[in-house]
Amino acid sequence: MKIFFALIVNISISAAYAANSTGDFLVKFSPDKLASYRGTMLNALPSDAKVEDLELAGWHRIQLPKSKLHSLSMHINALSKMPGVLYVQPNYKIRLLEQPGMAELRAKVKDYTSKNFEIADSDGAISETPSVPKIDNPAIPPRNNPGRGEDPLLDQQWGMLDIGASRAWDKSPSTNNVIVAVIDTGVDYQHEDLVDNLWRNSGETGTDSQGRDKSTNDIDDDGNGYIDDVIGWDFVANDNKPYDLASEPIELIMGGGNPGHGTHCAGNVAGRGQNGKGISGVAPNASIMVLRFISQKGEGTTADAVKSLKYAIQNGAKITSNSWGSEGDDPNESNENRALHEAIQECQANGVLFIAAAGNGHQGVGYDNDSDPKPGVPASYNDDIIISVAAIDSNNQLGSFSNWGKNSVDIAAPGVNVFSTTVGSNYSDVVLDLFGIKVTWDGTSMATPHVAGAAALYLSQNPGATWMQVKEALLKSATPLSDLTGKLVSSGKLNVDRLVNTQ
Ligand SMILES: [Ca+2]
Ligand SMILES: [Ca+2]
Ligand SMILES: [Ca+2]
Ligand SMILES: [Ca+2]
Repeated sequence: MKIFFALIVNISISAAYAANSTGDFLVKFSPDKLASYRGTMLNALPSDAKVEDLELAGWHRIQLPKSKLHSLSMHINALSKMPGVLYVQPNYKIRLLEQPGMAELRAKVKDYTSKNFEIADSDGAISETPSVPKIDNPAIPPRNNPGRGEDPLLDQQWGMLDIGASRAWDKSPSTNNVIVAVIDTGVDYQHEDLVDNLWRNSGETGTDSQGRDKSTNDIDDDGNGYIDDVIGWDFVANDNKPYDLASEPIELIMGGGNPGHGTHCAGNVAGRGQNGKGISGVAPNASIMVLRFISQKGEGTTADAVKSLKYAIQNGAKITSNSWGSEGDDPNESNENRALHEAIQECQANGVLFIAAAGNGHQGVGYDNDSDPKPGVPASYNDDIIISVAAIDSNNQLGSFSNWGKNSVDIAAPGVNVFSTTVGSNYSDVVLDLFGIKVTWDGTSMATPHVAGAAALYLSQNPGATWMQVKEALLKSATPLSDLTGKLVSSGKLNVDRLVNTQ
């Protein structure tokens, strides 16, 4: 880390603040100077500023109260000049990758509602909307003694069949020892096909010294900083129930969100296999750690992404599945999101794989989705721990929306018309079917969980493998496709049959 760089960057940062002053920013201290300068920093800020240590290489989140926004640039400048401060940046927003077709649907709904008072008044306008529970934070059920039997909807998962999952499971059924953190909008943790594969924090289960259930005793029994975090954490609402979707899907879509995104992703990582219900994930018995940092508006903050990654590292996840990022529409993007990048470097230092969606285009008129010249962040950061994933359809063609990159995107996986778990113990490949526009579950967001599940399957079979060996095995076993030649590092699509049967 070069100290002089902070000064150069801060000049352009000031412009970013001028455009969008929220008073929410991140400061990095030199870790070895943190103890001696933290007090000085606090003195330089208004007493009612909120300061939170992100416990990542000296990074702190600072939130100024609204009443002090007029003096924001003064505080930024003062902090920048302090000897212990290496870097100051906005607490950049991070977005869910936009679903192809969603913008068109929004426009149509907007047009309709401008002419009608309520969507519900329309005759036949809504042909299919998923039913969802209207309460947030329902109770977290215990594991449910899964039954046995074929998964009746497996034949609807074209992607699972395409990657050779059945042949892989014959050789190597996954174990629950491998934990995959699904870092997203949360998960319907009551879903019948997910509940038995949720990670259970052993430090927050069982009974405490007074005979109370540790998962509900309002005590941080394992001292990890989170109270009753039995399946993960909700960094948006700051509670122990990272529940996905508790409002009308249409409302959520109009607010920028995506109904049940995290639940859909979790199913293809580790929907419970051979339990006589629903579908199967690529790793049919792996453990899903649920980390929610993206709100119902489809966005989260860098600070909460950092905290999610730290949580995954500190609580035993070996793989993180990340279907989010920047789409190049943020004017601040030319300034690197250094805090996020350092959190990913922390993943690498701890051997925790970062599987990332390559992105769904939207990078500008005439742009051909090549991530090499115009990187999608964080998937294209140059860290080996990242596996960047493109989307293919059932005809071995790259999804028309999918980013690719000979040097920056690693592998393709099923990402068009993807069938999986949805909120309310449902299953679908359709997000919404409204006004004649059918939005299906398409996207590099949907491709990514397949690769995260494959990494878990491989680690079950090879528990001693390093992250680099897992990555090499994934890329080496990919099936080369003519449509992907010269477009991806591996030039191929995920093949879990070969992954577990030829190692
Ligand atoms: Ca805890
Ligand atoms: Ca507890
Ligand atoms: Ca919650
Ligand atoms: Ca199942």
